[in-house]
Amino acid sequence: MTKSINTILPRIHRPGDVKGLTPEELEALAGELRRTIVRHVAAHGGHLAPSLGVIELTLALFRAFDLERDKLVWDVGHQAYAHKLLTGRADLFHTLRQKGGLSGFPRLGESPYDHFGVGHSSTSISAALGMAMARDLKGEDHEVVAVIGDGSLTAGLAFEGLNQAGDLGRKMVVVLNDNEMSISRNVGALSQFLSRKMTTPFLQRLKSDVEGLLSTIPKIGGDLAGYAKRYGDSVKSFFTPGILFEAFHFTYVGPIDGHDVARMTKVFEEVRTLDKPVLVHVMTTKGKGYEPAESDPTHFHGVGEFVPETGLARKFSGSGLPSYTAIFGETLCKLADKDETIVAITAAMPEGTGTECFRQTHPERFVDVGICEQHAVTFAAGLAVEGYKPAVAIYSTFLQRAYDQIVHDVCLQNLNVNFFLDRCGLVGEDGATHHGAFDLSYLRHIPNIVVMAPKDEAELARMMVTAFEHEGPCAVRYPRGTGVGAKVSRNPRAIEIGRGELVRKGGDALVVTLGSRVYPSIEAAMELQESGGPDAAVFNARFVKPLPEKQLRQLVAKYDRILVVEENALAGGFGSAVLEFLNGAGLLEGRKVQCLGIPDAFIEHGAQKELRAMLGLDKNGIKRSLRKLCK
Ligand SMILES: Cc1ncc(C[n+]2csc(CCOP(=O)(O)OP(=O)(O)O)c2C)c(N)n1
Repeated sequence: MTKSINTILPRIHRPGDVKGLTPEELEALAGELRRTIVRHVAAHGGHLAPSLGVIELTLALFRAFDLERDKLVWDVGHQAYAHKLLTGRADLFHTLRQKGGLSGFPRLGESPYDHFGVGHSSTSISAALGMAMARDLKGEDHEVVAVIGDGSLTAGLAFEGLNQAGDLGRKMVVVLNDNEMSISRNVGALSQFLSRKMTTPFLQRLKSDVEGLLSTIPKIGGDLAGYAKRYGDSVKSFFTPGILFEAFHFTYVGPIDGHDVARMTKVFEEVRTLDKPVLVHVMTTKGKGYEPAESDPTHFHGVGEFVPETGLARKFSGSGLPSYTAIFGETLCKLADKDETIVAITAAMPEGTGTECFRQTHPERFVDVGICEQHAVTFAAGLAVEGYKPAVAIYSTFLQRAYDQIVHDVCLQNLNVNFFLDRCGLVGEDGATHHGAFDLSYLRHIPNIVVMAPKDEAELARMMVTAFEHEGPCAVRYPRGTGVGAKVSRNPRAIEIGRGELVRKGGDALVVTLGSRVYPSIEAAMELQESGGPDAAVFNARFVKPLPEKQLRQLVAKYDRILVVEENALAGGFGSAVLEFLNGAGLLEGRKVQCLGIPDAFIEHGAQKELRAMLGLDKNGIKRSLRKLCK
């Protein structure tokens, strides 16, 4: 990575500024964008390989369309760093993903050129179609363009959009950014279909073979050959992925080189004149132009700080402890060694969920379903009906997609499906679209399910055993990052369902908490007492459902000040569960109960630590709340 000063990027203030550049300037601009993105991500972390792969595509879109009028919708939005740099945000780019700075994803309100907020995948076609219909209703005539990756195209939602778009026939362009990768290599029959190698020489040979064959037929052969020549493009599309999209009534163009700005610009200029749905299939290389990312696009999909010259991770400055994700993956493999009915399911995130090791150790019982969370859950229900114990490992935020499948297919039938929800609570720099703020709320009101949250690594392993031993659906939720270094037993024991533990004694107040907030609560109580403040007991409830009601009843009787602490939305979360119980049991009378949690707002991006401090959910915040409560 050579350091160089940008000369063209500072001249680009709005998308239209890209239009007047010469081919040489365009090439230089692509280089400047790459260097700027690599430098920033190396220093602060972020989504690197997806953004590097679409630099030329972004330039071509900006040249062919008029983004002062036309609407551009990026799918997921993790690839939109060049878009941000070219739409008047270069001066703020150094604040990307930091508290108070630019979001890591397109976002309504951040810029007039961000036409739809994203973070979760496969929404672009539906959103763009809605915009196209609104345009037509209003009598406007701008273009609407959706850019979707081949990974994101595997989701049902994308196909629901395609299906309706083809039927409505409204003018819109879908750009399929095909790099044959999701975060890992893309999976599924669609991916195999898209990646058939239909090279131009092959297609030309095929066409001339067909023409040659037809012309040998006496009398009508010449006419047929002419017909075949005229309809050569249709013949070609029959053998390329076009056939799939044409079945959805899209005009298919491609596949074309997604790093050739001139060719793509020409194609986009042509398709914008068509008055119907068009799909342009571009082939890109994930991580393009930065060797470490090109050779390991999975690692560089979303990455922490690294040395730009080498791509190597910066010297580790963290705790050195394994993450919850790693503990989960390791424990799952060990449990599956002994129990042949355990099946691991991931929705396109084997690395992120820690299930990659399961793929290695138990390949026949490992399934990556692609970005299809809804399918993952119902598929798991099918396995469970047949006596298997599926472990569905999905981030809290992405499992939101599968709410009805959890209710209708799993819990209503009381099936043995175990959900392992990673990234629960505040996740940090990915921000509002990615915080796992709602899972306790969206799970705990569903009949039959057991919902638990471990205070540390050892308890995570025990809860996993509990889940697999329990007949019926279970969910275990744990946070992003590392635990406290608690040693995981070689033979973790199950925990009695609905049983919590008193982890600190104290006479002045009671803190009721669970999961990631147990240790900060203990530390807060200790420091408060040491500084002469009130002496609080801390109860680790472990279970949100069923609540440890018997223990709570006995404990609460001894206190008139109670603080409930959770890292979930206050609305409908753990605090709500405790309040409902206390109210129902007639235990609220004469007691002051306060709930600490995530307020009724979407929480911005920023470091996990900063966000917890901002919401008063860290040790100091809990101390402050306790002091106030005990005044
Ligand atoms: C609903 C949902 N599930 C999972 C994710 C996590 N995720 C982010 S990007 C990505 C892969 C997307 O692949 P593709 O659309 O091909 O884009 P690429 O990264 O290859 O450019 C995944 C699984 C997500 N953002 N949304």
